[in-house]
Amino acid sequence: AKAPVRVLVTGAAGQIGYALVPMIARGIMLGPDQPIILHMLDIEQAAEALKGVKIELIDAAFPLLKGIVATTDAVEACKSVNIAVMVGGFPCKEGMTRKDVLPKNVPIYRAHASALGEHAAPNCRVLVVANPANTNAVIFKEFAPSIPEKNITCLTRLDHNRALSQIAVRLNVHINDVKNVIVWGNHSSTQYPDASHATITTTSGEKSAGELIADHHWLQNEFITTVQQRGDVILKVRKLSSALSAASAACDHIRDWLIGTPKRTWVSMGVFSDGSYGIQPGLFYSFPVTCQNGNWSIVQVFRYFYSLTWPIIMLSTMTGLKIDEFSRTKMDATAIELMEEKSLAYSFIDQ
Ligand code: NAX
Repeated sequence: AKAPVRVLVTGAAGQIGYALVPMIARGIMLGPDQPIILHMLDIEQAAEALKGVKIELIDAAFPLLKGIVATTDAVEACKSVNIAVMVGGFPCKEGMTRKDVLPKNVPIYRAHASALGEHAAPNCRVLVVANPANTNAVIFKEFAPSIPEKNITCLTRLDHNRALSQIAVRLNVHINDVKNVIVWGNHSSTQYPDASHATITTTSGEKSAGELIADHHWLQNEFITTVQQRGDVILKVRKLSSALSAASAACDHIRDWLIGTPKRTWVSMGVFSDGSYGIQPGLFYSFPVTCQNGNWSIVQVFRYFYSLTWPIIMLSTMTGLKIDEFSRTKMDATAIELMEEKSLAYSFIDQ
């Protein structure tokens, strides 16, 4: 039998936590044969609710669940964890913007980063879910110098999944037949959901979304705004923000990262920019990535070309996907927002 993996969920007594921990304990995140020890952290005010979650986990009698640590002590929560899903944070209350939440989250992410940096298992993988997710990841990286940046990511998979679904609904095809959308940039309303490389499996082979959706106006307008504003729609009808879809996306994110993305398929993840696609290095920016052996890499494609001299030789080079003018503008706009958030975060760090 496999050794248990320790998975930490912060903010475990919250909405997403309540949807996420049973998914993890059921094997949805790491597979049906991977035993789990769940670590759950929340704050003192939520201690009773956290206790309730623990009792329910016990009552659910999950065969894979080998242990539960439920605590309000960050150091105890972080001890020897292999995976950390950071859902805890200061909630964005009515009338507050993402920018108002930032000063509240700087000390929280600072404390959690130090605790994980010192106490997590070697090679611990971190997924930041709490908003502003990309910028919380910047803060996290700053205060966990022992955790390599390749092990720190933030969640844009929910946006990615929403984009896949919008195309599937539009074409009346199954979600499994749609792949390779991209969510670029920030997990905010400036994100750029991009269908220009998306493909659909049909009975007559693989087709591009642009080929099947004749209405390009839809692809460049409603498709984008629907995905960008989906969170607000849920908030309006549910009176609560998305939780089950966020929890499911967090499982998808970790599973693909550790187990690998399917062949010829990429997913969107917020990762540390190395300057790919002209995005400022050091931002946590959502890119198309493929994962193998527990590591993500930003999608690069081989381009072949022939030299014009004789003898004709085929040469190849690694470059990014083709980016047109429309995409470039949108990718840069969301990068600018991330740069602003980052400098705002640093201004609170320096205080
Ligand atoms: P809730 O307010 O229901 O839960 C948050 C939990 O975090 C609470 O139980 C709270 O007590 C706990 N918490 C607060 N400070 C903490 C601390 N210092 N240490 C440990 N726990 C702490 O929010 P929920 O709906 O679960 O959402 C959680 C976060 O996910 C929010 O920041 C939200 O904005 C963000 N989201 C991110 C998404 C993404 O795709 N990246 C989508 C869904 C969601 O909106």
